Amino acid sequence: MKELSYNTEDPIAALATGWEESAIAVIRTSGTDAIELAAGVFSNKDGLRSAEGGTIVYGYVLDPETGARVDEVLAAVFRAPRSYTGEDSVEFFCHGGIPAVSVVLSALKKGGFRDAAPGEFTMRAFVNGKLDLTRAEAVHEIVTAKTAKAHSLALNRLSGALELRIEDLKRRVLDMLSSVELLLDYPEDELDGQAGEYPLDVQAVENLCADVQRLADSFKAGKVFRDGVPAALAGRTNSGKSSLFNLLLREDRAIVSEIHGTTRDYIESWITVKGIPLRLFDTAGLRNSDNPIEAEGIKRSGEVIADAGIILYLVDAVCGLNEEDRTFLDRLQGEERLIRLWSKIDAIPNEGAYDEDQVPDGFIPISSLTGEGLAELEKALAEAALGKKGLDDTVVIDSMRQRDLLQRAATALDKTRSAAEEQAPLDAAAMELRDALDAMGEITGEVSSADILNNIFSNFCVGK
Ligand SMILES: Nc1nc2c(ncn2[C@@H]2O[C@H](COP(=O)(O)OP(=O)(O)OP(=O)(O)O)[C@@H](O)[C@H]2O)c(=O)[nH]1
Ligand SMILES: [Mg+2]
Repeated sequence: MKELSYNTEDPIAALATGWEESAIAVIRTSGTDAIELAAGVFSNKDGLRSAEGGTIVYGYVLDPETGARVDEVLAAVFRAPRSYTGEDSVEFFCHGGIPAVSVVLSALKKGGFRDAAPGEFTMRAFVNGKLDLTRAEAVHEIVTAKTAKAHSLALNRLSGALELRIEDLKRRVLDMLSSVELLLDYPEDELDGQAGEYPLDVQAVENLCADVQRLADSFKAGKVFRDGVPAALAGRTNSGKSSLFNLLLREDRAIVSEIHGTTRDYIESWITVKGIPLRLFDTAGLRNSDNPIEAEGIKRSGEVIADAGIILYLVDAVCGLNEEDRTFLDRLQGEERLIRLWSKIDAIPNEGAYDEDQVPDGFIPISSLTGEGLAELEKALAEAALGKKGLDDTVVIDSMRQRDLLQRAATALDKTRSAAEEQAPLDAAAMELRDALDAMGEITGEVSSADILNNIFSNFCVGK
């Protein structure tokens, strides 16, 4: 593969919208001479050269070799530093569709631009101080968000919520480090009044460590909203799995019948419950089968169930629990991923209403026919995905890089706490505090290297 170039001197161009048929496509350019180079392939050259930042000029993109009109476009002009990248930039709104986009891009390349590498626009914005790394990463997270909730959490980070949170934590570390360093620089006997006092308060260090740890742990919630959770319906044949699958999908997708063993192969679909993306699996009913095809389906379903983050186990209320159910449930006893469902409660002959006492402990009564119990089930699904506390903060992280750095900071702070508890020599505490500070500096990009940046931005799409 060609080595990606992130040389920030080059003028770059890339399609920012999708490679597909569309009404309009946006092609972005950026670089020190972006406006002059764009004028070189534009019909209204003087119009473009003299355009104020933030204005639009109408014209044609021309092939710089033949002078032929390539597409009719609008060109938006941005002047440094008031642009996305912080450099001069022209964005072309051209006709959509792959042929139109290809010819405009090719004219721009002949005119002196090179193809932008993935994330290169955002990387320049970072290098030019338009965004810190948490916001730069949020740009990617917004584009790849799977649900409205994931999108709103990423938007929160883009507006700087995470940056502010990290800055606040960093300031607290810095305050502690300063008080330690003061004593290191000026031994106690030179400082009146402070002699004998250890400069770190154990409780304050512990609180700070807990706050950093909580932010590190929010990665789990971030991941739930980003990647979703696999949730498998399980149970004996005919327990109502496919009916519930269809109800949760709000779509008549899986075949439902009163014949035992209707579902042979597992099927899956994405659903969203309380903003959480769930990959829902309908599986083959569990029973001993002589039919080799059904047996294979049951085996595969078993693997899906074993790997699922959430297991919805259905027991037909009309038939009640049997030995097979008990064996299965006993094996998952105490696991948070298990949700037990007492299905088909509408079918219990009791003058149209079921007797709550008949529902065994820990089971949620539901009916796929009437929809009864659906709200309870959705609540349980959200709880199983996010834990009982749910999402208790609007700032969550969504990047493994950030999680690892926060974990490093939390570990360093925990060591600082031990040092403070033991009133250990101050250099040890100072070293840990400095490490915590460095780790946090890396999160926002205050401390960074070309490798770190390439790593982050190469995950972006081209044009971002
Ligand atoms: N009254 C009533 N009938 C239901 C309900 N849910 C499912 N059934 C019926 O129960 C039978 C079995 O339903 P399915 O959804 O196919 O059950 P399954 O667990 O997918 O069965 P297999 O695929 O064979 O493992 C069908 O005749 C459904 O119409 C319910 O909530 N109420
Ligand atoms: Mg089925």
